[in-house]
Amino acid sequence: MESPQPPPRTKASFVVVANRLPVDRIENPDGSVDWRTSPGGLVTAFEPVMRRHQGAWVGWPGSPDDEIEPFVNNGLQLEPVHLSTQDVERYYEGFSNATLWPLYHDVIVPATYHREWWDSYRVVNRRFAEAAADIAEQGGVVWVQDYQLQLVPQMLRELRPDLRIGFFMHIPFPPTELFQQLPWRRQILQGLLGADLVGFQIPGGAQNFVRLVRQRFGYETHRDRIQTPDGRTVLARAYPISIDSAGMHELAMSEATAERARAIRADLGNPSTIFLGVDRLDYTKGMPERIRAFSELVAEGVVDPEDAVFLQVATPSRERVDQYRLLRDDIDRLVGRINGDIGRIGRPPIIYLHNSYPREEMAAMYRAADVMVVTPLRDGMNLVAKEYVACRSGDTGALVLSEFTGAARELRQAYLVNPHDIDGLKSTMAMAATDTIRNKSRRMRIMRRQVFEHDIDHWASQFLNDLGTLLPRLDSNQQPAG
Ligand code: GDG
Repeated sequence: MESPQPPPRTKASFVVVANRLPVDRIENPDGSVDWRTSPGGLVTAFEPVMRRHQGAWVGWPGSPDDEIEPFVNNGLQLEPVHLSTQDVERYYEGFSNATLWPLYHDVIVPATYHREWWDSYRVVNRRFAEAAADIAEQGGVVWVQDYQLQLVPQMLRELRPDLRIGFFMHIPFPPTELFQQLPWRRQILQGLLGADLVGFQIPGGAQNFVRLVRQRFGYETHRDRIQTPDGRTVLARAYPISIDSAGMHELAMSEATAERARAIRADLGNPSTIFLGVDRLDYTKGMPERIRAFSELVAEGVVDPEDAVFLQVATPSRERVDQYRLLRDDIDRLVGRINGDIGRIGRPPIIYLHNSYPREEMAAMYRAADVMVVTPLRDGMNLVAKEYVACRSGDTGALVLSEFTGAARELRQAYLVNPHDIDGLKSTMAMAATDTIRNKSRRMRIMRRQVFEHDIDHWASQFLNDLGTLLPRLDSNQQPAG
């Protein structure tokens, strides 16, 4: 007898392709497995679109060597892509996070090039492209996310020329001089050119991409449009990503959060100024620079350690990649040394937490903080800066923000700094702490308006509108087969 065939899966008219599925695997004590939606910005952004259309999400479930069948969680259709332990080492930790990540972030640490990592990147990108090709309905829309999947647009177009394909780069797209280092620069550019619309966080990223395509391939370009030899137009534009501003604000304003913020302040000894840093533990985030600046302010008597504290949350990240292990050791040493030098019993000036926290706790910290210190050496956008602004109300709070974040283009009223300039960082942090209420509240009001008017829905709908309307319809654009 023939074994029964699984029922054909419903095809999706809107498909998101991202390295990770938006769920975390939970193992129950009885050994059964549940999935919990991970509270990321992307799920918030795509959920309404996915529910309106027949939506599906293609991504890695997060643990190697698991073979998981497609499933529905919380109404979302999830299409797991399998990664072996070796794929995780080579495609994810290797090519994505030790080649592309440093190269795209100004080579703050050297980028490592290994041919077997590249081979794995290609193989895994093809697997994602095939999964998307499999589930997308005829003429559907596929939106590919981020630097781990830059080859997917082209691979998908070869498999499914009927689809409308968008790509969004969450991290900076580097200047041509840096990008040229990449041994596989042509392949990556060709990969991205498979999309109809390539989105970047800031206009500079889009310009870098268009310039590279012109230089490398000699394709005709006009502002944000690229003509490919197969007669297509590819658009490259900026779509600054944002947060669920109203949701964040509502959470921060709740009585429970207010109470928790008061408790945090009390636990810190009721100082008059709480400085706060919240980052994934990553060398791009400029943590040592800001900790050093704060400690010098204390050592020089500008900031009184009896009355000010620096709370730094560093969420564990990419712990199997060498550079991240080194950074963790450096920061442990730095914080230990400074607290040893200038702390006293019960009053370490720096509270350093290497942990991750629920959203509610983050909102309470944002609400408690008088000065939020965001000092990346390079950052595509930086959502923490926007979250802090969304959590404020009234006249208090100040945002110190690195010029080298995408967010600095929109949050012009922040206390902007060059994080490499420790003296400038010190004076700006001191100014943010002591500025008049009038100045602080004026700055915060303008930034709040910006964050509320440009939230994550705005981001997703701008991109999808452009993908749907700006480009000529596929059917009128396609060459007849033959
Ligand atoms: C990349 C780009 C771009 C952090 N710790 C905890 C926690 N978080 C949340 C923050 C924020 C998010 O993680 C971090 O986002 P960022 O934008 O700051 O930075 P990356 O992780 O580097 O993100 C970046 C972003 O993609 C989006 O395009 O802005 O430039 O590098 O939302 O709140 N959340 C919870 N607990 C934690 O301990 N719940």
